[in-house]
Amino acid sequence: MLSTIILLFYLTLQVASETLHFDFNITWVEANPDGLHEQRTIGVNDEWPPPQIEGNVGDIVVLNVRNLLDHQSISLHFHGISMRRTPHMDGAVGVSQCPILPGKTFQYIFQLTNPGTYWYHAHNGAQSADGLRGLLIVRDPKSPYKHEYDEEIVLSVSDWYHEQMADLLGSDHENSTIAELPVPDSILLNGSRDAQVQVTPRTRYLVRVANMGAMTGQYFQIMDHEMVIVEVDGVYTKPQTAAGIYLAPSQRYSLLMTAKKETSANYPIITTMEPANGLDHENTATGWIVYDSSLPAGEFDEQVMLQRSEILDDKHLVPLDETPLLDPPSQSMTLDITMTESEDGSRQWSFNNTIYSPPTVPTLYTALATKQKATDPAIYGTPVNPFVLSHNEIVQIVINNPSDTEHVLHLHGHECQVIYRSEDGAGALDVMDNHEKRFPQAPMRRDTVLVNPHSSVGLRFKADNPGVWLLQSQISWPSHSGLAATFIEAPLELQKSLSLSSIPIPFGDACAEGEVDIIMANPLHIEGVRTPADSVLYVPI
Ligand SMILES: *[C@@H]1O[C@H](CO)[C@@H](O)[C@H](O)[C@H]1NC(C)=O
Ligand SMILES: *[C@@H]1O[C@H](CO)[C@@H](O)[C@H](O)[C@H]1NC(C)=O
Ligand SMILES: *[C@@H]1O[C@H](CO)[C@@H](O)[C@H](O)[C@H]1NC(C)=O
Ligand SMILES: [Cu+2]
Repeated sequence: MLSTIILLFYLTLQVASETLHFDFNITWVEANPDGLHEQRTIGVNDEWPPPQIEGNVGDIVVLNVRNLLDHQSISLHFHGISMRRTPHMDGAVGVSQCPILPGKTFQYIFQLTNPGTYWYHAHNGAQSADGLRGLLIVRDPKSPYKHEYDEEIVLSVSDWYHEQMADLLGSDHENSTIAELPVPDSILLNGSRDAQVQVTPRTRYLVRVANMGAMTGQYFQIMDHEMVIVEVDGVYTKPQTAAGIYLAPSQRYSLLMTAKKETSANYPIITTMEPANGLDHENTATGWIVYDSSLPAGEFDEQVMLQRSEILDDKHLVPLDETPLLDPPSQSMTLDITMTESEDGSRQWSFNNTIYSPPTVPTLYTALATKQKATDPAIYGTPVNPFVLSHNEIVQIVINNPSDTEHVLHLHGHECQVIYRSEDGAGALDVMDNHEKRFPQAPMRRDTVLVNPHSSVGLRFKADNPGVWLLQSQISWPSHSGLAATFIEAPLELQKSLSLSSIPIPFGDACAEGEVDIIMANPLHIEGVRTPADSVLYVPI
């Protein structure tokens, strides 16, 4: 409790802010969001969908989580929130915390440091697809666009499954090989299939959209309404007109949209998934911009639906602050997306042929516990794909994707400059070439990035956020959970601000030898690896 008070005090010193309190009981809830199938979902306080978290930039969130699921461990991750000074609140099991066991509670405390559109979700197996996810909106009283809109509309899009992930994937991931990626049963627009958004004529709206899906990208458009992109993943952009947008899983956009003068018709909001993911399913969700609720809902012509080729490539967006291209990196790593056979014979995506496997003891705890040794990547264990970063150095990641599939990658704790992304088929990026002059002068920044098949992406960021951050696939299936790497960022600076004895650890003994594996009846749990540093961790907390 003392550490909670100190942490609160420490955070409030930074800026004038409010403290927002939330109590989340994580519970099973019957829900039928698409009207096609009643099922058990994971909800909050006996309701589904889980509530929207919202606050102003600078506010501090105090969120008490109580795990009332009978036999699944949980955690919550706040996607896109930088977790500056609170890397132990990032919610990634095996990286920044131990899981919250059934019946137990954990308190998340963190600051909403950056304005924008975010979301939170379970970060333990694929529970997010079982419903444990919600929107997280950080408003900005000083938004550069505040005079451009009168009201806000917040919408999520997502794929949806009629089976619980534990059933769908089977025990021991028997169904986790790549060929069997489960095709979603339907698509949701704001948690339903008939979302009605009442608008007032002539009113100017900021429309926030987040893809909370587990697997599928979505094309989003509002019929006959021009949209202007002003934010991606929490980064203000220069205004960019768009007929529609494409959101890979976990990506977010804010759009300016002006309501029409007339009320003679209502207009569909359409979100539709990548056709390659299965056209024979319910692949589109339609909601309505309602000008006059007495009018019949109406029909729309599917021909008007946008194709990928008609949608602006997000690499052409320019951040409003025009932050210049970061200097050439002092550390550059090349991560090839590979397909590797795991010990159980299943095939999994991996980086450089190492399947990421979370340690039982979270990597952050190891970084905190190992004093000077924390700068040695070897102590974290090969299966976490460790990279140790020096404080404030410029880091470049080149991700080559030789596969036939597109991938969506997300770096925790940072927004990255996307300095390069080639078209489908362009092949690997050779970093030895002198590309510097070809990179944009003010690259688009975001925290979740699409990688085309047979091509590559280049990312750059400054290692100014001490902590342990995952670079991971944003596809929630076990076959993709191996596609991750761990950045141990400025561990010695980290040790100066946090210590293992001062941070809240969910039930210290849950991290103890063997216990996690037994309690984690969750079949998505991947057998943990032990790191050589373990022994120092079993100190009484
Ligand atoms: C959460 O559950 C606890 C224990 O069952 C109960 O006392 C509390 O009132 C619940 N809180 C909310 C917000 O539902
Ligand atoms: C969409 O759902 C969220 C969360 O349930 C809710 O807060 C928001 O108001 C909904 N948006 C609209 C336009 O109804
Ligand atoms: C695995 O997938 C097959 C084929 O879709 C299905 O018949 C089987 O029930 C699944 N196994 C489990 C445990 O869900
Ligand atoms: Cu995240």
